[in-house]
Amino acid sequence: MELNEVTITRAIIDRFHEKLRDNLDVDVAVVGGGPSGLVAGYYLARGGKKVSLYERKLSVGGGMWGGGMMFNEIVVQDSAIHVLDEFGIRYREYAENYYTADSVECISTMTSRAVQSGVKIFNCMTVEDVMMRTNLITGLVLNWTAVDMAGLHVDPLVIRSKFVIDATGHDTEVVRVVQRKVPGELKTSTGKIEGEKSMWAERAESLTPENTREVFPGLYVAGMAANATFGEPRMGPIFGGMLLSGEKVAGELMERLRA
Ligand code: 48F
Repeated sequence: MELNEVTITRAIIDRFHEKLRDNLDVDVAVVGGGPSGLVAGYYLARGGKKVSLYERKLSVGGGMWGGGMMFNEIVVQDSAIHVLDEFGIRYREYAENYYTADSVECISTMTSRAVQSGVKIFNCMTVEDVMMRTNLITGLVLNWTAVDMAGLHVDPLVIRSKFVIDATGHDTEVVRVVQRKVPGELKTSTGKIEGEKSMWAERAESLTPENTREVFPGLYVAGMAANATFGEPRMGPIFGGMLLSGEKVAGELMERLRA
């Protein structure tokens, strides 16, 4: 049978709209497809929760593809090796408590496992705002990244979620919007974003999971966004904290969603 271009077009439009329509009301909306967001999404979806993930760029992966300074290897320490095992990602011991993995294998495997577990990834979409009710974040305001890049005056669309995870990395974009536009204070010591500090790998890695928590009712922070929100240092291309952060936020939200 001769291939019909209009059928190809219709298939894409129908299938994409089906995916979009089925995810207008979700349990958890993850903002950012870096390692922390992908790991969080994977564990939640594997636990049976409805999860959508929004990524501004064409490809997910955030800061992981490039390893350190484009040397595409990453380092993971003992405490997070079980997450690599869970995903089936290969690694090699380099020294005691230092393991290396291929960053391309890491991110491609995490992405594949997350999607196959049920996470719906929407790439090329930018989260520009949140939906709010009194003292509560209830969803996300979305637009195409291309609209943003072109500076077009086009109104966004909205999805509702029981919880939002800000996994936007160094920029803490969702928390920043909440600080600017939502009445009330963040659950930090000053009520504001504390701001990321300079490099200190040991401190940053040990505090990333601790900083992974609810920062405003309905809004959690994970990954580098957690450290930036709570005023802790960066850690460079060691990724155990990112993996543990994704695992932790998923565990906490599984509990909250059970309640
Ligand atoms: O930066 P990113 O990889 O975040 P992460 O999971 O991991 C941090 C590490 O990569 C590294 C580090 C660890 O050693 O410090 O930096 O905390 O991924 C964040 C993703 O969020 C997307 C962005 O394009 C990136 O892929 N993103 C950021 N803002 C938005 C967004 C937004 N407003 N809407 C949609 N996606």
